[in-house]
Amino acid sequence: MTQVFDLHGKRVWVAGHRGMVGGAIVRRLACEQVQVLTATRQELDLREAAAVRAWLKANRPDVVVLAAAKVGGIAANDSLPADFLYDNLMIETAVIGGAFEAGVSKLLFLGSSCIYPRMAPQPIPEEALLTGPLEPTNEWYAIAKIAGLKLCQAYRRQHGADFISGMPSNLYGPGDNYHPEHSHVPAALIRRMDEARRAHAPSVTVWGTGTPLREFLYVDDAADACVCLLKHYSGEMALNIGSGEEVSIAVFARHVARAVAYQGELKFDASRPDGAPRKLVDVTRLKGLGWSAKTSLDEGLALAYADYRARLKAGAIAA
Ligand code: GFB
Repeated sequence: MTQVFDLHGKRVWVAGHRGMVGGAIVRRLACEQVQVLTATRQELDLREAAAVRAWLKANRPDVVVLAAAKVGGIAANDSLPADFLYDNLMIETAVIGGAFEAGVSKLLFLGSSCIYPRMAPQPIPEEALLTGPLEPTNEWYAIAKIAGLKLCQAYRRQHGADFISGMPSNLYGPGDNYHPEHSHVPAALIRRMDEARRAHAPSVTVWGTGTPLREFLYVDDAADACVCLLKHYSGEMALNIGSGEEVSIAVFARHVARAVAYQGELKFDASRPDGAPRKLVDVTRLKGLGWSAKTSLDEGLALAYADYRARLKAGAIAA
């Protein structure tokens, strides 16, 4: 595959390295000849444009990967619309605008498959962007992510900056947030089923009807796709990142139960929202660059569960 950008010897700032995605990107970059730069939340508030500009001036990265975002599952998105819109817009304008001013030679912005219309054709091609109404439970986050990818496109168009975007499907894996109400479904079910197994509880509640279809991608596969995009992609279009496989929430919950060895009953609570009925992204373009997902759902869930157990043991999972 033709390389369009040489990472060798570059200083790469991973913004959001403490998050699940940023952490996986740092792990993946350890296999490249690069110098990884990071800044903790205490050192740098990414919503503060002046502070970000000063940090960029002092640290001079060649490459920026913007993996920092206010993120959460369906309930967090639905109940904290101001945080999801405001924080994400502020982070994007500070980091993307700051990177341009600092003369960064390559930037990768990460979004989410929720940028596409709720009723987009499936699998969702990149061209479906802005062709219809968004899923209401996460439209605030989606609008912010669309603004971020448009900002990258705008710097490309107006100034020729090599700023690109990738839109991953639902991610899971080590370093996930296990908050009982605000997490995404993989972390929520791992925690709930592990607690139920240890308490010998006869049943576990799964939100919604169990019928929505989701495309889950193991986070280290997503990180590998990010490195592939940095090296092999330069274009305006935000490219999809996905496993290419979808599963209903009911079937997914059974995979989690197997990983956790929970044998009780699964009860579906239809009073909780289902969200988008389906969101499988079309990964033809990314596959054309030579990338494909490697981790099966059962392998990925086993690794995610091992991470949960280790963090629980270390006292790193909040109540
Ligand atoms: O992971 P999740 O919150 O993300 O929910 P979305 C996926 C599906 O799992 C929904 C169901 O149909 C939920 O109703 N579900 C079942 C649960 N049990 C649970 C549970 O205990 N917790 C959670 N959270 N869900 C997100 C967006 O939507 O997708 C984000 O809100 C982001 O912004 C992400 O874009 C990729 O796929 O519904």
